[in-house]
Amino acid sequence: MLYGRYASPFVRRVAVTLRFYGLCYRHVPLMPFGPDKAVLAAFNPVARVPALQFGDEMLIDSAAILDHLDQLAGPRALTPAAGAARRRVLTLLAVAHGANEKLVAGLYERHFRAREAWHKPWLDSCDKQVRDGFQWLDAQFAGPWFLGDAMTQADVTVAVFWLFGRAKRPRFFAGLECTKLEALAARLQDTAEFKATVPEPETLASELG
Ligand SMILES: N[C@@H](CCC(=O)N[C@@H](CS)C(=O)NCC(=O)O)C(=O)O
Repeated sequence: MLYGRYASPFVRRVAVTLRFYGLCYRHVPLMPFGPDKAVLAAFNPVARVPALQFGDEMLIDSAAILDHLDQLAGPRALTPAAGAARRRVLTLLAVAHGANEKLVAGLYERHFRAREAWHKPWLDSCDKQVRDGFQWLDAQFAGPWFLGDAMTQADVTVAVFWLFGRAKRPRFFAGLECTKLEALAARLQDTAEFKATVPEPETLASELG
């Protein structure tokens, strides 16, 4: 059972990976806000999504969940098992994850506070981390995939995060001019795995520029 809406990019990267591995799951589209928060808190002390339940176990945090799914997938795992390729993918993922967390932090600040109360230096600092992170990733991409000939979790996660950012802040993301990430995301968006996990209609302020 996968808890969390596909509108969360952290949930979506887990869902896409489950599908790439051919693993069936039941989707429970809980929101980490409003009345669902208490439901999440019953099994996740920090009441966040994603969470993956199997048997009587509950795994939280997308990286921990992907680590488990990779073990199930064995040689088909999207994260290389060892060596330089693994370190490279983990580095790409760390930058993507960091940039996406700062994007989400900026979205929360803009959504939950009245505009007059926005803390501009914090927003500017988040935006710089988002810009620098994605532009660094774009510069790393030689194609056809991040690591060359084989698709890895770096491609999946960056594409999910890029599509999320582009939908949330279209003008800001257009201004990043990350043409290689845009092409990668467009390519993956056409796969069955991405098409089956289209984000639900948004509840947070959606057009933030
Ligand atoms: N590092 C976590 C981040 C998860 C995360 O930020 N989830 C958001 C939804 S996009 C959430 O649950 N937000 C509510 C909250 O933080 O209270 C992961 O990779 O799973």
